[in-house]
Amino acid sequence: MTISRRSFFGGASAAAAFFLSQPPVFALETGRFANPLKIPSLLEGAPGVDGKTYDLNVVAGKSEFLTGLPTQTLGINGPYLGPTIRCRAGNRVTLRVKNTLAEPTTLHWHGLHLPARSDGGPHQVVDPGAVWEPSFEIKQRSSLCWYHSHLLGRTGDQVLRGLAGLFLIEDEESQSLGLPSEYGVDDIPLMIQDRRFNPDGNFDYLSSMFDTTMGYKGNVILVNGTVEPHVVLRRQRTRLRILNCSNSRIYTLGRDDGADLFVIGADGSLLERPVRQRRLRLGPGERVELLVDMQTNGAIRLMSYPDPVTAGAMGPGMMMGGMAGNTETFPIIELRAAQLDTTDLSLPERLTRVPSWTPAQAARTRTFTLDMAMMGMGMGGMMGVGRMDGLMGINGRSMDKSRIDVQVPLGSIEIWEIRNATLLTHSFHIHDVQLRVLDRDGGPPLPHELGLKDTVLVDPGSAVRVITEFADFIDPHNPYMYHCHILEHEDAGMMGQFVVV
Ligand SMILES: [Cu+2]
Repeated sequence: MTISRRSFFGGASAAAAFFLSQPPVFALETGRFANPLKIPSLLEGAPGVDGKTYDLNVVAGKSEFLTGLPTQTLGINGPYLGPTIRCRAGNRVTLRVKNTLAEPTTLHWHGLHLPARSDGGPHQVVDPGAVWEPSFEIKQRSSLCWYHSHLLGRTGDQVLRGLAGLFLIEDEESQSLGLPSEYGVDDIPLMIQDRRFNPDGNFDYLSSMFDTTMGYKGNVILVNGTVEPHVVLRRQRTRLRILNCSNSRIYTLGRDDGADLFVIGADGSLLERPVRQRRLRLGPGERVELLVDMQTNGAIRLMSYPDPVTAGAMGPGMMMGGMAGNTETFPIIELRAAQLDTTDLSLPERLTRVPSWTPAQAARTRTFTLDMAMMGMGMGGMMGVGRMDGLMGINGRSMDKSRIDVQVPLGSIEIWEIRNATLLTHSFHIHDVQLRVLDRDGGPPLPHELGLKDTVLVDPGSAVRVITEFADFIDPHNPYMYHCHILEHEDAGMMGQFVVV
């Protein structure tokens, strides 16, 4: 059953029918994409004695995603989501986080290389009314990072309600390449999320067991908090900076005209050179930078297509994958071109040099096996066995804030091998570092992974090896996290802690 945009916005009875019909329908498939894309405001920081200070007030608010039906939301400096923090490599930043909510929260700087006490993970709780003011130097290159709540056991709930924003790092090298870089004009951020709504307008969350086990899936797509968005482009070439900040959904991005995506950036850096991909899977927490060339008065849609891994899986994996719900085809946003400024579309063949490390440099390999109590069984051998204690975990243990799982010597280069003993795909994130993907089941990384990364998809039965260096910040007392970025899995315990000693 497909529901038109008109009936979706067409009054209470149509709305009630829509709510009764959920989930597996994408309500907006036949829509007109009438809403202009909201662009998060830029926060450049106030100059101070020591670098720049950014004021971030965590607030409760109301947002109108569905016409006439307000939703209670959370945001930073606004009712839903937060401003885009922009800073320069080498500068010092102070982030003044004030929690005006009636509940505790945290803000974690996802992708940032920084001291553990400044990380904003589950140990840096900001109580109601309190101010938390981490300060650190930006010791990494141009990239699209982000920030979000990381409250222990409640990350999914707080991110769902709106506690997320972008964290843009610029440097001289990236600005010398002639890439589109006018924020909101030819350098457009896209924060992609899926949501379900209750008849009262509020987000529907954890109302089904599937939310907890398979991960939350919504049936309405938001981009920067905009339902059914379009953006009017005025330059021939546009850079899209895409963040999957959905709780759980994996998007398989592609253009509806079948043309290739032109990929220039990964989570933590530009790629060495641009690559073309027809489809590109983006898991929760991952980012990708694309270039899109438009013709005057042209229009294309950025789509999500069925997840090839889920759709191609056989046996119980297909059943589980099907229930995980990454199987639909739907549009995300419409890109419309007006009269276009003609621009020089040449691009350097080489964008940057991406740091890397060889296995020979690694001091050791550590293995992290992702497991789930209900789904680990029946896949023995190298995949490990089912869990006995908690719902979800890593190496047989669920997250325990008082237990340090791993001690990494300062400056050591390590290979971390992530194995997936479950029947679902997971999105594995390591705090503090930017890593390189060494291999996937012995094969090469995917083309869009040929840059620095901090989050990687790991499919059922797969093993992904990553390599990185744990540099600069020693602290035996404050741990960093590593975890699944499917937020319901993280909240159910698929998370561990490491310290750098
Ligand atoms: Cu997971």
